[in-house]
Amino acid sequence: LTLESELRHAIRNNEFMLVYQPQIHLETGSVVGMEALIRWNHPLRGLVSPGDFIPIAEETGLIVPIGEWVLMEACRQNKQWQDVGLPAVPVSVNLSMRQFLQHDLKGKIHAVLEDTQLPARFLELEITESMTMDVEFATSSLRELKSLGVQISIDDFGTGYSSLHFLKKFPIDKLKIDRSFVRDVMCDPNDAAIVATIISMTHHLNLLVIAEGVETREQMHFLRDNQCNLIQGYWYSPPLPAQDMQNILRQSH
Ligand code: G
Ligand code: G
Ligand code: NA
Ligand code: MN
Repeated sequence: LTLESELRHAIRNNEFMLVYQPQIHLETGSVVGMEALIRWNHPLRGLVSPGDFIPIAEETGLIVPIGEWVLMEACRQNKQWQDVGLPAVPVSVNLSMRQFLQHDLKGKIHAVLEDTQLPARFLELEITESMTMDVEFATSSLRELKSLGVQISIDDFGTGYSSLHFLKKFPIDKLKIDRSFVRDVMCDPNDAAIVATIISMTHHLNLLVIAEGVETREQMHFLRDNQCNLIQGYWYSPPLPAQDMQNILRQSH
C-alpha cells in the first residue's frame, strides 16, 4: 500500500493524535499557550513524521479532512481541560495552504467552535508568510476569520515572502520567529541582530512575538533581555502527549 492510500484510512482508524508544545511567557515564566502538532501512529510503520505525510496530504487534498480533525480535536481537548478547572490558555493550530484556500473555512471553524463550545479567543490559527502572497485574498480571508474572534499568528516568520507593508495591513496578532534564526543567536551576530530587530518591530506594530526552537538557557536569556514576549522550544519542553501537557498545565499556575 502507498502512504497515500493509507492516509485515506488513517482518520477512520483513529491513527492520528495531537501532541502539544507549551508556550512560555518570559516575564512570568508561566505557560500561556500551546501549539498542537499532529502525529500519525501507523500500525505497521510506527510514528510517521508530519514532515513525511503533510506534503502528501497537501498534494492529495487529504489535508482538508485531516486539518478538520486537527481543529476539532484541539478545540475539544482545550475545552475539556477548561471544564476540569485547568488554567484556560489558548491552543494554536497550523493551517495549511490548501485549508486556507478552502471554500467557507470561516463556516467550518465556526462549526467546530459551536460543536466543542470553545470560546473563539482560545483558538489561534497559524498561517505562513507564503499564504499571504495573494494579498487581497489573504486580507479578506483573515478579516473573516478574525471576525469569529480567533487569534492569528504568522508562523516561521522571516523565512518566506514578507512585505512589511502587508504586515501592517493584515489583521494578525502574533509573529513566530522561525527557529532557524534562534538556533545560532548566541554565535552569529547577524542572527542576533535579526532576532532583536524582529522583536522590536513587532512591538512597534503592537503585535505579540514568540521565538520558536528555543533550546538553551542562553537563548532564553537573550530573548528575555530583548523583550521577546513568549518562547517555545525544547529548552522548556518538546511537544507532549495530552496527558503530559495536562500535568504541565496543572503545575504551571
Ligand atoms: O511537529 P513537527 O515535527 O515535527 O512538525 C513538522 C512540520 O509539520 C511543521 O512544519 C509543522 O508546522 C507541520 N505540522 C504539524 N502538525 C500540523 C498540522 O496539524 N497541520 C499542518 N498543516 N501542519 C502541521
Ligand atoms: O513549522 P512549525 O513551526 O509549525 O513546526 C514546529 C516544529 O518545530 C515541530 O516539528 C516541532 O517538533 C519542532 N520543534 C519544536 N521545538 C523545537 C526545538 O527547540 N528545536 C527544534 N530543532 N525543533 C523544535
Ligand atoms: Na507552527
Ligand atoms: Mn514555525
